[in-house]
Amino acid sequence: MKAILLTGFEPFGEEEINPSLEIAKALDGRETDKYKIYARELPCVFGEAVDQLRLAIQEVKPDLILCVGQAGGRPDLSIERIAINVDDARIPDNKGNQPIDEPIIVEGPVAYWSSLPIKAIVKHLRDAGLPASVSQTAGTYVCNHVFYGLMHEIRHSSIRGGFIHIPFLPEQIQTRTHMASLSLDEMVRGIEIAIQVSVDVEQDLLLEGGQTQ
Ligand code: PCA
Repeated sequence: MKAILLTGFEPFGEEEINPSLEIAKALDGRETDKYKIYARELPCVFGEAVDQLRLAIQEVKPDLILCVGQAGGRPDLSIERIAINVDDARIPDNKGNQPIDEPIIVEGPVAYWSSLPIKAIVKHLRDAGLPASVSQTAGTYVCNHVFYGLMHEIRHSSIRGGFIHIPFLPEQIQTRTHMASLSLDEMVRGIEIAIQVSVDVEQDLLLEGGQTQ
């Protein structure tokens, strides 16, 4: 039985809700014959979010870690390929920190790859009728910070880890209807599929997932 650590973030910016946290709550305790999900909430705060993640790793002792965050405006489930070693905050975090062009880990590598089977996840999500793509950047805010911190933390272990960005919920776009959204049910189903595929698929598929811009 594999232990899965699933994290979601508290709301940030002008939002009152964060779909990633709603998904984490919905999936907490979910169990199959292969795995059990342990969900945790992370603060949208540079530094503290990684500290909390580290504590959760010590507590849950997971085989696999999936961190999820909101990327308002993105139209699909974006499976992040890479975490980069920089904080560059467009808006302050929930404690007022706004690092600009600072390394996350001084002397750390420029980037870490996700160790989840990102192409297989995209394929299975699309096969299930959900919009999904590989994303080549998780941004430079708290999500990328946590993704980089996660991959740095588990770099010498057999734990697999990665990050998925998700769109807004329908209730978040009531006054900005030009923006994309997905229902909570669809996103919960998508994250469950991503976990299932990550547990089942050791070697990622060689499928096209690139972009020209
Ligand atoms: N999204 C932000 C941080 C927390 C969240 O859910 C981001 O994309 O960096």
